[in-house]
Amino acid sequence: MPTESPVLHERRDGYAVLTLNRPDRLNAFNEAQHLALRAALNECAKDDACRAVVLTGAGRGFCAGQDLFDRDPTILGENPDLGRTLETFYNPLILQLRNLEKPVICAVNGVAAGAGANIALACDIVIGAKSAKFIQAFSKIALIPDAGGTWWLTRHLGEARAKALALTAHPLSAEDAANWGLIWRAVDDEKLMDEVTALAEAFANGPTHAYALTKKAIHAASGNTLEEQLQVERRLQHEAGQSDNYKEGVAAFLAKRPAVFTGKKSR
Ligand code: LHQ
Repeated sequence: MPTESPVLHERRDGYAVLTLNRPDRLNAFNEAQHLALRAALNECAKDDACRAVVLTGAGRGFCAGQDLFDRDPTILGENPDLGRTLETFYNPLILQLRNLEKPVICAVNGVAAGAGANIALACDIVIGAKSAKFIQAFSKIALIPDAGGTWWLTRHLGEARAKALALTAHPLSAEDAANWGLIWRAVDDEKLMDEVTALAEAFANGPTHAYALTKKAIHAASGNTLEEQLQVERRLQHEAGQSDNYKEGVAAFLAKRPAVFTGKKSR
């Protein structure tokens, strides 16, 4: 059994890098990995000094979804209750990533399959190495896409592409995923961590609370009419406009100097 933690938590200046760390199984999730990632994300949420999070994978893959050895009906002697697994582990993880009040960048360093693909898509900004693939592998084992898969695919791509990816388990290249609008960018493999680091450093010096409000507004948009969304923007912009960061941003702009933002909620 590995003695190393299933999630490596590196605290850098202003941001954290969380690395899924079960490379022999392409970082597939067992319960220990779920619990370790949950604890790391909770710490990131509470720590004002952590102003952005990077999620990536150790070894040649990003994440192969559920560790199927742990949910194998033959080993277990009966079919496990997968709804319960989702309720206990995956659904809280997806909401934790989505609702974290700071930007979450996913560096997809290699294959992202099953729930692994959909955990990547739950992050705010997804950058894939060109060699990475996104595979809705579920139909190969007679399951349906979970961890938000049916939601992300349908919202980002529409029904035609969502159904084709889910029903065929077609491996979508990072470049196609970027061209289709499923992820932000695909970059050369050797440039992935440099690009992600530069972005995380920029976020680590940015207006953290404004980022949180931006996430909130964009998440609200898909369920709202334009009139409702304009009200959401009015309410959240009011809040952003009361902050010291806004005062600093305007002062810096007018003085033609770089702004110095804080990670605090200020006011
Ligand atoms: C694995 C896995 C894996 C264990 C590779 N488990 N060992 C949620 C709720 C509850 C239950 C059910 O599911 C869910 C959500 C889900 O995520 S269901 C979908 C689960 N994931 C999959 O079906 C993907 C399974 N993996 C694959 O199809 C392939 O491994 C991919 C396409 C990801 C990569 O293929 P290759 O590059 O050819 O690598 P490989 O297949 O040789 O895998 C490398 C090793 O990793 C290998 O072990 P070994 O000891 O032979 O070297 C695999 O057994 C192990 N591994 N995925 N999910």
